Amino acid sequence: MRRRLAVWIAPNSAEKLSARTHGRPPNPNSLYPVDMNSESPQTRYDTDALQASEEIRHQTGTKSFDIALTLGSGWATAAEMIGETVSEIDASQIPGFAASGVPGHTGTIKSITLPNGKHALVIGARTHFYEDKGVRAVVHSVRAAAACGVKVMVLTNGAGGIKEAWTPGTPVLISDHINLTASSPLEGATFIDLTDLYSKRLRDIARSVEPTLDEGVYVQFRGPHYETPAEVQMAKTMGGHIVGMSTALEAIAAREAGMEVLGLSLITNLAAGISPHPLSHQEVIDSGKAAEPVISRLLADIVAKL
Ligand code: 8IG
Repeated sequence: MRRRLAVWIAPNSAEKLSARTHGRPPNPNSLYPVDMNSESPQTRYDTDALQASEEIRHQTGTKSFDIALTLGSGWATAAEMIGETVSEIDASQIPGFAASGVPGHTGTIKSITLPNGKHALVIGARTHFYEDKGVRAVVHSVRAAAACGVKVMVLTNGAGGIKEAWTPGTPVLISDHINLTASSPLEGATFIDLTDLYSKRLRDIARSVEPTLDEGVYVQFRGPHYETPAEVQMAKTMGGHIVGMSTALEAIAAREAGMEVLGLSLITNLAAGISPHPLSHQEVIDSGKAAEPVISRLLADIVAKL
């Protein structure tokens, strides 16, 4: 297996893998001595990601990708405007990917060439934490993207808004997150710095495209139920502005893999208790649809500058 991987993996992934576990003697001064010859959890999930990336590259006919986008609720068609679709594959044909269980998610993976010649991997299949497939499954697509050579990971989602000024259909940048899942995609003693997790550089690029883009702190709840009004007030008190059920765990895995992260939420509804009306999945779908032309143009213009 290892020998085969060496042939396929992009140089940056190979370096990361080797820096993490292979080819180095154990550090005798480490507080956490690791046996470099044993299969660490990281080695196992990197291997899964590499297998997926081999298959993605083979099936899409694209040798390497520069940027990846995960499309959340409301963002499905936005990707169509970013460039020319080279190929489209069924995500369920890729090891570790599952068909999407959520209406509004496409279940496909696309290879798109941008006008500037860069290659984008567009992931229309997301495993949510609430599906109970384990956190490895949740971040598998992000790790597979990293193994495809991706340096910039764009994570999009549909979410509830805590700021009243954000009417349904408003896109906002994610500036930071609060992870309320009580979980982490990192395994073992993997201490990763999350300062500037949602890259200031990339947010500035996004704002250079659309100066009115607001930003906020994303709070990831487990779901799949929406919050109670009291939970939304808790999130607000904690410093949160956006409530959702994805993205934070994926962003952590992206950072671990060495990628820069841009997070974009489409506010499809006001969070529970902020609006006097109860929430409905239909409202989410409808406002996503209504916002489509605007956020498609926005996403395409941002991606062109990344
Ligand atoms: I779309 O109001 C969407 N996803 N947790 N709360 C949470 N997730 C969401 C919401 C929301 N809207």
